[in-house]
Amino acid sequence: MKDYKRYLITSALPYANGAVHIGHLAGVYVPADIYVRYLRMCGKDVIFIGGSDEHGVPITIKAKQLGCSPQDVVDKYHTLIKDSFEEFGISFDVYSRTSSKTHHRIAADFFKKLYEEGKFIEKVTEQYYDEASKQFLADRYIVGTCPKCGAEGAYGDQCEKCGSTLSPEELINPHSAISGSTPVKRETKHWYLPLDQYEPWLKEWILEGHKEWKVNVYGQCKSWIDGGLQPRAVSRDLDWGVPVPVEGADGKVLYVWFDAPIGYISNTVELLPDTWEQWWKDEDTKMVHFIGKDNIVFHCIVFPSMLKAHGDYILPENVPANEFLNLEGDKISTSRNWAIWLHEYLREFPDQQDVLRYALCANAPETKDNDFTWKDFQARNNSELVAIFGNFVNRAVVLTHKYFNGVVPQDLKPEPIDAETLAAIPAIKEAIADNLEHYKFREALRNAMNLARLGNKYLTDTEPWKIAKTDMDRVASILKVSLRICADLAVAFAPFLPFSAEKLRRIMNLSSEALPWEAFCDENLLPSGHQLNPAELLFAKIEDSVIDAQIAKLEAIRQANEAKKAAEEAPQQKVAPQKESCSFDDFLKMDIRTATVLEAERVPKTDKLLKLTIDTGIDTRTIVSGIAEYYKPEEMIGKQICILANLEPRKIKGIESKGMILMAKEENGKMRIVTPEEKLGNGAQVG
Ligand code: B3M
Ligand code: ZN
Repeated sequence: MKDYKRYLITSALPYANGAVHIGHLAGVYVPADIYVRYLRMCGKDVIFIGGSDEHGVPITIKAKQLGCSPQDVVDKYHTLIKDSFEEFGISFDVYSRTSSKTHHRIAADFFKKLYEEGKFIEKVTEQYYDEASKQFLADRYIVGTCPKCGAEGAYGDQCEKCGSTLSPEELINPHSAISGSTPVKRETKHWYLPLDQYEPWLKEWILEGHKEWKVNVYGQCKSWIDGGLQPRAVSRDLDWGVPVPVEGADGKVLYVWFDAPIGYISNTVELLPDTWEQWWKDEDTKMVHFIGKDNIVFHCIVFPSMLKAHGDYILPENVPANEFLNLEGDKISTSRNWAIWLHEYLREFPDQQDVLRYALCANAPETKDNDFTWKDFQARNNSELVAIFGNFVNRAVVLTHKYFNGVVPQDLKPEPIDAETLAAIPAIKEAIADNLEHYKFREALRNAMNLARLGNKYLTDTEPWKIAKTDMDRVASILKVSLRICADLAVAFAPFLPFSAEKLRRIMNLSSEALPWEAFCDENLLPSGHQLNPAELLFAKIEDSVIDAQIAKLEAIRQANEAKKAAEEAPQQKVAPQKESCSFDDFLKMDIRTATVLEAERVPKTDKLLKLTIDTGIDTRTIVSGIAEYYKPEEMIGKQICILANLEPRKIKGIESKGMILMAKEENGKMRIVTPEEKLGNGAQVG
């Protein structure tokens, strides 16, 4: 690969309105971290930029839901996200946030420069305005009936019931989600980046100049460009974000997708206040954005056009976006809680970060959407990490302790199989490096595991334990070769499994820091006479019960979602309006109790009345009740019911009725008795 002076690696800034899950890790952060760790091992000058995206409408919506301020929301999730990444070993050089002062300044300056140089167009358009809450409404804040499927509660940008993309104008009976009032159209001015003007340049830069980009990325760019680009608004009427730094723009902020990518610049400024410009303005920097496929247009078309318009900055050299990871056959969804949350995994699988890193990388959605299953996770751990990698290392180290007191032996009696085995390693090293340099992380990981396979097979083929009594010289040679492979594994796996590689270096008594990539295949790394530390297991088997518990947890979520969906889809029944409020004392006056029906008969010459003899626990009495349309007399006998015991006695059809049976009645007329969930004694007070 072309040698650059510096490597500026960014990974998408997650919205700080929720926790991060395995989809984030697999799609963006694990590959970015592997790449960065590899570059560092190669001795490159590299910085890895991360941070939280703390602006945008979803954050204001979350704040409303929780009844707190947007700042409270982002404070909470920024910390949660940052901690999760740290624990997974995502080795950012900086993890900052777009609500920081530095970012507000840098983003405002960026806008101002483009504004002053006339790079924007200004447009006045009509947008929905909520007169009750005195604000313009983002599409998400307008709800109404879906024109496509008739569902209530569709949003101004999308109906979640049928999945249609909508515009607020299409909604039937639109109303504000904030005040409930019907919004009116009002004129508002915004600034637009005229992407159409950048089309010829984008064609040249991407379609001609970056044919090497991943097929999914190139394809998406091509279809956007071929479809014709339109000017895009870069401001919004909202009170959360970076204020538009132009006079008279009160109540307007930069659109979140305008300010968020500038966050990469701001976070570099925070990391390197004195030298950041070298990283952003010198053609000798290679910039790579790691993102998910839903962010492609912003990173390949919008942000580069912004950078081009600005003029001072370099452009990304590559944007190796990934597809999506599904979970047990379904799309990961925050609103449906269909995810494996990183903070929960860390709690439930302590010290097993590398297992998830391995499973996610081995199954990374690099070229198409992929599915995470707990069974696959278990198999990756038990039959690859434990049975191949861990098993090989453990056998080699334990045998060295057994026969040579843990000292790396001399190569005393080599045979052809030793040379053949060692000769296979440089090709593996090359393959890993080549795949990593081309963002093929799955394949690179497979190559690394092949090295462990090679070692495992070598030990199985040579069986040193069988010749220990007869040919110690040969045992020495076999272990020498095996330990060399162990040391190579400590280098090979360091980008992928940083925790296990560190453990392996400790077992091998090597540096506590990651070794340089050059140490791979270096025969001097582990000289004869080098003392090993005691053996430790690198990985532990994961039992079926652990996996079954995780599957059951997901099943419970699936069932809860189905129940919720069924409830939403149930025909809406009309309900009577709430009555006037009554005092607590009024309520206490009512003596409601459990009772049991002893006898029941129709009241002659009526359709609706039953005469019931009731055991109230206090006495046996008669109640006349209008339930004959709903219950036959024989159905009532033996039923436990609730009664209002102290209702003034009344004569109904000449019969004295003492009390009233409590019934639940739907507006459409259907009635059912109210009964305790479990049979109680008669006379138990209800209240
Ligand atoms: N926050 C979207 C996302 O989390 C957005 C990425 C910004 S990257 C500059 O998918
Ligand atoms: Zn719909």
